[in-house]
Amino acid sequence: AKPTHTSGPGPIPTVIPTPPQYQEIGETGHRTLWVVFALMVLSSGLFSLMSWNVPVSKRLYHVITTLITITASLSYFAMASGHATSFSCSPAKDHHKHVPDVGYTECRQVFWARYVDWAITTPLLLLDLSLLAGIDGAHTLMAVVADVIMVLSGLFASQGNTPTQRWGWYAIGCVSYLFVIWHVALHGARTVTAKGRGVTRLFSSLALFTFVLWTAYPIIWGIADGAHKTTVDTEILIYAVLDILAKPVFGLWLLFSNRALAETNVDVGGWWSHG
Ligand code: RET
Repeated sequence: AKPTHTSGPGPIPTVIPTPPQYQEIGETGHRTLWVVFALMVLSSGLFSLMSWNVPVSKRLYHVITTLITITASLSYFAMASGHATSFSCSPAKDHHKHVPDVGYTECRQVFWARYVDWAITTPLLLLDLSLLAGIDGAHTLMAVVADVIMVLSGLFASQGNTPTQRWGWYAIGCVSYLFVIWHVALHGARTVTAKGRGVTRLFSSLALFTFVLWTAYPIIWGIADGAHKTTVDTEILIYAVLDILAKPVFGLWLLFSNRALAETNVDVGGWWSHG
C-alpha cells in the first residue's frame, strides 16, 4: 500500500550503513614491489654494461632498452615506498544479502605510477620493434599516439568511480590497443621482409612474444581493477611477472640477438650519430 502522508517524523531508518570496504596492499605485495625494483635496477646496469664496447652509432637499441628499465626502476621505487597511489571508491551493492539498496562504498588501492611508467615505456618498446621491422616514421608515430591514448584511457579508467567511467575508458583503451597491433604487428610483418630472413625471424618471434604478453595486461586489468575480483597483492604479483617479461627479458632477447645479426642495425640518418 502507498504510504499516506502523516504529520511528524517518519519511522527511524533501520538500515545501518556499512562502513567502506578497503582493498589495499599487504606484506606480499610490498615485498614484491621492492624485489621488482631491484631487478629493474640490475637490468639497467646490465644493459648499460652491454653497450660499453658498442660504438654510439650502433647503440640505438641499447639506449632505448636501458631507458625502459630505468623508467620501470623509478616507478617501482615510487610504488614500493608507498607513493603514487590513490583509492578508487565506488558504490558496491551487496549481492549476497538480498536486501535492496544496502550498498556500501568499496575503495580499492590503485597505483597510478604504473600508468606513468607505461606511458613512457610502451612507446619505447614499440620504437624498438618499429626500428627492427623498418617501419616508417608515419606508422611509428601513429602507433605511439594510439599507445599513449591506450595507457591514458587505462589511467582514467582506474580512477573511475562509476561503472560507466571505468568500463567506458577501458573500452576506449581496448580500441586504441587494436590500432597499436595493426600499425606495429601487421604493418611490421610486411615491412620487415626487406631486411632479410634473420631479422624477419627475430621480429616475428619478438612481436608475437610482445603482443601475447601485452594482451594479458587488459585481461588482468578487467579482472582486478575493473571487476575487483582479485586482491591488490595478487594484482601486484601478476603485473610483476608480466613487467619482468616485457622489459628485462624482452631487452635481453633484443640486445643479444642484435649482436648476432648485422642487418638489425637501423639507418636513422645523421641525426642519431655522425659516424
Ligand atoms: C589497459 C587498460 C585499458 C585497455 C588496455 C590496457 C592495456 C595495457 C597494456 C599495457 C602494457 C604494459 C607493458 C608494460 C611494460 O612492462 C591500460 C590495461 C588495452 C597493453 C608492456
